[in-house]
Amino acid sequence: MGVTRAEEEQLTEECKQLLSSLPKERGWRTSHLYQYQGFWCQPAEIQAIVSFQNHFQAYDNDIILATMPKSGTTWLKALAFAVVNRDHFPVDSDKHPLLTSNPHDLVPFLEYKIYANNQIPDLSKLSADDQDRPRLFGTHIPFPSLANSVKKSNSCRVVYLCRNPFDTFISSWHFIGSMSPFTLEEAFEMCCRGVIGFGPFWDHMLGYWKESLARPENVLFLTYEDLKEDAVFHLKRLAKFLGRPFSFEEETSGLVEKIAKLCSFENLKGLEVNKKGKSIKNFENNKLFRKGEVGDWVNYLSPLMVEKMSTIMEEKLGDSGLKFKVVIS
Ligand code: PAP
Repeated sequence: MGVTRAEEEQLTEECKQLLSSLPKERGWRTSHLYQYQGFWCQPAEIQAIVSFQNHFQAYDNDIILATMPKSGTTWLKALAFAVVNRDHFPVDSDKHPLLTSNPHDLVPFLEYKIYANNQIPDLSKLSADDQDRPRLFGTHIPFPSLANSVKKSNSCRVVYLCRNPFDTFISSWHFIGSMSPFTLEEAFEMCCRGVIGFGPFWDHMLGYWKESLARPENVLFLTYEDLKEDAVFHLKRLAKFLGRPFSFEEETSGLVEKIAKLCSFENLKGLEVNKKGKSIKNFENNKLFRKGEVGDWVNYLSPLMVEKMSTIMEEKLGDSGLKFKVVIS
């Protein structure tokens, strides 16, 4: 049996049946990961994803923030929330929600919050009919597995934040830490085979990358490294894509810089709300803010490991146009 007692207690019979038909591998956190629609997931995630696929109805102005785990989700949620709600919540107000709530509580995950625990919530109550305040959701689900109403919508917007696989792997490794039954080397080997939560990396990125090229009005592809280099420039791109470009007055008043500062690693990490409490099940908020750097992998991965992953990524990304520089800041 691939599912432990604790995991099993939360699963429906239908989900257990589905799991029994799926390929499985030893998991990083749960006893096993299962390959569902081509990507590796924990049992409870699969149950929630199926529920999302069956029940989620996108509204025209919905915004979905998509990432691989540990590639800057918390940051992207903070930035997008601050941008789309800036009329409602002035950025320099000392009552801004980001000062007292973790970004994951302001932008809920579809698979960990909204559809978790076998619930099918009534989402029509979320500010759907308010054109000025669109619904914001987060997800790690790959593009092809999003609910049809999202994929087919010509008006709801998806923002994908991609991070280089080396830093993403190291960040995951630290996040899961002592819960992992694997050594760093073993986990890395699995990752190279694609076996990491919501992996393979390359398929996840390529799904959103291709969609961003085919439907640039609906899917925006950002990278963690670019954001680190010039948050203000990419915040302007983000605001424009979300249909809320910064006005001349906003730009000259320094608003974009203020949003970048409000959402910066240093600012969020220092807030009381992010030092304690749990916004994601089983994880302290402070674990979401480790180093926030580009290139920390250099302290953990051997040159051979880097070469191996680089070769795999090059092969898999092929002539897609998507590339990673092996940068050390
Ligand atoms: P999640 O998938 O569990 O939501 P996610 O937010 O995607 O995690 O990734 C966490 C990483 O983003 C951490 O990287 P690190 O382990 O290399 O340090 C975290 O430090 C980083 N991070 C969190 N907030 C910010 C931010 N505001 N700016 C830059 N990096 C950030």
